[in-house]
Amino acid sequence: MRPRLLVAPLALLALFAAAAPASAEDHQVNVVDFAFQPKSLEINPGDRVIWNFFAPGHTSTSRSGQAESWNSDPPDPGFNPAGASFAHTFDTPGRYQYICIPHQFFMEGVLQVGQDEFRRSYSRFRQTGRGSSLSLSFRLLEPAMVTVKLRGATRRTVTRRRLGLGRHRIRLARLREGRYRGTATFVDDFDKPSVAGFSGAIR
Ligand SMILES: [Cu+2]
Repeated sequence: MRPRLLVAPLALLALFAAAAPASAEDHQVNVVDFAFQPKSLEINPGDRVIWNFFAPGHTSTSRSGQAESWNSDPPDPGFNPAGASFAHTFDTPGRYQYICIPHQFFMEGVLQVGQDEFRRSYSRFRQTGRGSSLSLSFRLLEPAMVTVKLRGATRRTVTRRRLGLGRHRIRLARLREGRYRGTATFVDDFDKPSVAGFSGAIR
């Protein structure tokens, strides 16, 4: 009798117990003279925010560099008239800051969408040296902005705008001989930092 090769069927049944989608909600923000009411608001991903312009001459405009952007600013005359309204649906968790363009130095609001799920933005932080260069690799568990600061024989600061999930590598080349120490700071969409430290020597 010939031996039979038994190949067990790979039952890779990824049962994603999708949480029952909470029904999306609408939230109202009233735009009065020189203020957003309420000034801060917590909502869930999928919710919509509607800005109601009770007073003329204002906008709702996201600050740059965030996961989502919006701008109620019509091209002409450059602000919303009284009686207008503007809506944006938020899909990406995070903390969002926004302003009114004509009064951007004091007329601000903030929205928190969902909850921050990760205490640390990164995992598997590693450094690899070769000659006069250094490679830092890591995996992002959530999107984050990264700032690498190198001190010691070489002083250098490198920033990466918001990187997505998955593996990344930052290469620092032409380093001077000698010892170095450094930090990589990851700032997530909730503006929360987590820091990885490293050190070594270039010979
Ligand atoms: Cu304004």
